[in-house]
Amino acid sequence: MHVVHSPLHARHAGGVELHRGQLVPSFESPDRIDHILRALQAANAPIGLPRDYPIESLHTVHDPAFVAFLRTAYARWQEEGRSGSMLPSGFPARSLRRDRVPEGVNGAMGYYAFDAGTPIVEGTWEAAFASARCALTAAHLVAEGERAAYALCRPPGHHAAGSVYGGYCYLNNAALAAQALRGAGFARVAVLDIDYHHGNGTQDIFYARGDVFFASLHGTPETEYPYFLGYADERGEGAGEGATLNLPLPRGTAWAAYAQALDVALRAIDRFGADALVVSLGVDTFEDDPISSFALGTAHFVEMGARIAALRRPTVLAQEGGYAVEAIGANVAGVLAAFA
Ligand code: OKP
Ligand code: ZN
Repeated sequence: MHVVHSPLHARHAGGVELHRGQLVPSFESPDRIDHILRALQAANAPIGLPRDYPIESLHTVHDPAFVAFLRTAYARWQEEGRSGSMLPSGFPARSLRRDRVPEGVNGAMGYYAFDAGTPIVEGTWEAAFASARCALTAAHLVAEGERAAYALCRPPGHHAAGSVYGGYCYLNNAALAAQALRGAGFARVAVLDIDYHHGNGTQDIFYARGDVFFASLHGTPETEYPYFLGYADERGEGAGEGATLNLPLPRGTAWAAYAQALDVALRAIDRFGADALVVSLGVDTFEDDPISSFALGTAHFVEMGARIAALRRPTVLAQEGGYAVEAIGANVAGVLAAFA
């Protein structure tokens, strides 16, 4: 199976986040990719660079003004004499205005972000755009007839909505891939999000659409990030009524309960009649993940991949989370094994 990877991911480095009362290096680190690459090289997967795409290809799911903000944010920050990680300190929460973007970069940052844990550093834009190109390339490989393709995306994407970034995500790679598959002629596309965290951005982008089904298994937002989306009663709206399926699970969920929920999601995707599938592949459901609380072992990722592959749909897999770096390579390779 084709692997699409860009070394430009490493431009997004050195960011910090607030964690349990301390500013710490971001858990979403460049060495995650080194570990995944090593495991895929050992499995003899063909690894290629992404194709070139114009910035406008991002506007299929993202607001152009939002894309322009991401592209220029760090230069604006530097013009104000600052360095280090750009993190917002004020948000348009309830009681505040959301109908205008403040002129200054600090206000604009709070307007477009939904958390203070998603740093923009000097190379963030370059890495995020390259990550999006990996997803678009994988989608086009599948549209050209590959049974499956894996986009080694970093930074991840599923928390980013049309004009909002957060959760280590800037551009929504999985949504871009799903939309590219639609554009290539697949009439009905399903997104299966198996990252530990709810893919709020992907859900939001497709919420009112009946042509893209979104199914997600995740730690319940009652206690887990991103807290404010991903409940079972969110089922889509308008033409998208019934085309969103959330399966929130409690902390500590182990394979037996997880596998049952996975089968519910897979049956729903089958019933939807998907012509193609995008998998938001987070492996932070692993038992030793430092920021997540499910209890899956490395062998379970092999079984997970086998069940997803059994859907027999042309499939794009886009990397999302996974922060136990020592195990991330084996866990990702485990899911991909059934597609090889
Ligand atoms: C991104 B993905 C940790 C706070 C939580 C957000 C987690 C984003 C997960 N200090 N930060 O879905 O794996
Ligand atoms: Zn996650």
